[in-house]
Amino acid sequence: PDKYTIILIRHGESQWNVENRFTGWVDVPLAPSGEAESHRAAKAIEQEKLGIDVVYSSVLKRAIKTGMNILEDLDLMHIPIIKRWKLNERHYGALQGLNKKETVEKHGMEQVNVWRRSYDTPPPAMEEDHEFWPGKDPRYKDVRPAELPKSESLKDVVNRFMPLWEEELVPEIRSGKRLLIAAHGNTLRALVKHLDKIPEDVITGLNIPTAVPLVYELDKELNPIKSDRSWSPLSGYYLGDEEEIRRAIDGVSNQTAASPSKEPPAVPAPE
Ligand code: DG2
Repeated sequence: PDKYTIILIRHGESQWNVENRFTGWVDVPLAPSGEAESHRAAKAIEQEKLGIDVVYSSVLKRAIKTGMNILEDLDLMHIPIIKRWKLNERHYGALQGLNKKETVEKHGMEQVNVWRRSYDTPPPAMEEDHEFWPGKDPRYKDVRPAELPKSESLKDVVNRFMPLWEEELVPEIRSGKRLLIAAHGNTLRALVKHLDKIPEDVITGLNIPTAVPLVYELDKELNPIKSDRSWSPLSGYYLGDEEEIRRAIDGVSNQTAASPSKEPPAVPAPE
């Protein structure tokens, strides 16, 4: 073929997305809202008549389940879901488990934004006695200890993910397989940075919403073809209502912003 189509999707809202906690490698399930989002995503993919031959996901259940729900809804459960730890979310180090707004109250907005979105400053590292240290988790038993992160910047994610992309995903795409890549906010930022050659100082401002299919068409050289359906800086196009998706994108960047709506009501509710 002289054109390839791939679908990228961040998992639906996880329990910790709802609770606004840094998640990283912690294996948190989808929230009910995230389950619902994944079914909406499946409907959108079906309406576009986009085929899927293989799913790639991380080894984290929020991404795997998103892929499974989509395959089930499309009646494609026979299709393999290939799980790779290199598609995991960026490791959030010692921040994993902490509430994002409380972390802002403690360390300030500027510092937290550096940890969340700077290209190459990783969050504070996790100690090996931390309850979420991946070295204790059997699913990572074949990963070389030196490769197991204690914290990662987006640059670290690029460095661990791009070899998998080149060595495994690119050959699959070139062989004509239509991929669905079910992953995470920051692994997908790494991927679109690569595809669209987004500079380091621009990727810091880019956020990916949960469970909105992002369709990329690639030419023979696997360069993205700018879609005339794209209203975002990306060449690929989101399936869904533009205003709704814009709000979801703003919601991701505002996870650390002050929220007046969370203030206690001025008048106490009657018993
Ligand atoms: C979020 C991303 O990852 O958080 O690790 O908390 O995509 O798995 O929900 P995901 C996390 P931010 O970098 O947007 O704060």
